[in-house]
Amino acid sequence: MSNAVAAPRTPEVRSNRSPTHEFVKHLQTVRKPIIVGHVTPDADCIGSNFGLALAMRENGIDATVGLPTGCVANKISFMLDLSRGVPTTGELNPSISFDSIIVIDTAAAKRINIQPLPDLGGPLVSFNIDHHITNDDFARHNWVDPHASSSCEMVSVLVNRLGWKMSKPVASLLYAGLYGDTGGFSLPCTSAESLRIGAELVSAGADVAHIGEQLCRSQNRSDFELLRRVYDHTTVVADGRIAYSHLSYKDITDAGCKADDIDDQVSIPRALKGVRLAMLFSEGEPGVVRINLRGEGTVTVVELAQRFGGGGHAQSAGVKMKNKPMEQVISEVVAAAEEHLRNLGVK
Ligand SMILES: [Mn+2]
Repeated sequence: MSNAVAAPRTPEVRSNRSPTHEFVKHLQTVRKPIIVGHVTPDADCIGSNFGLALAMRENGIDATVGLPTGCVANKISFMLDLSRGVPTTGELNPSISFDSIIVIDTAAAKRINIQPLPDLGGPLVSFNIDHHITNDDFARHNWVDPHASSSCEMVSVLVNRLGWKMSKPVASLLYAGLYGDTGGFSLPCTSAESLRIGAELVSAGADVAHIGEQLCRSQNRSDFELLRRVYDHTTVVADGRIAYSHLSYKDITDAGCKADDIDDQVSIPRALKGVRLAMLFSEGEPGVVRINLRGEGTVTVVELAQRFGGGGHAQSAGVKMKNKPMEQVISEVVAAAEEHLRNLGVK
């Protein structure tokens, strides 16, 4: 989300606050796209996918969102109601002929949330719109802006660039994702541009109160039970600089939750005063440990995630580790995190 780490490519390519003329020109030829995001979609993923799809449909383009059924967390399922009228498909069925695939908010092609995974080198014209610093430009046409707070911020720029009117439901979808990825306009990734775009979306009719209530004040019982466990299991090490918690498969199912409900619960250990690096270890499916990492202040975590095969943003990253017991993953990653803070000179 923030940009404290140097991007691994040239500044010209990596400071694309607005899509290139070339990118827009190719996008304008699209008539029947499928729009897809990443596995375990968050508010930014759902908002950007459905926001662009709805804006396209309002402008005569037959857009479909690729989204497996049942994968949207309870907390953000209200966003699906905002996007009524956008058709969805659970799999990339070859009998439906799309002319293009637009991948949004997805750091790597292997993280695309549709089966079978599309062949981005095949006949479908592919587009990649994303703000993850580790995005490797996997599509034919790429617009990657790691300085954008969110993919919803980028889609807002795109809708304006295409000269389309921002409708009320599109504004609400994009605002929800912008709100989500900026942590309610409070994380370091929040720029003046994010706030300006937020204001534009509100002017266009984004429903601030409804979205705020849904995202912040509508916890259902099972999510609440899950948080109780996150609080309970929080451990603090490295003189209070590192805090982490864990959720076993049993914790998650006993609370009445599923893997897709693990979203931003890492904000609990992160909220402790003095914590510079927070982690949540969760076993949403047996044998797979997912780690959410967050950095505070100047602490970046993406290098730490990459060391274990993950990626993401400079200060918000993730990893999945298979076939290792939770205790072993925790001890390895916590040791690496302590070393990481020492290397960064964080006292
Ligand atoms: Mn995002």
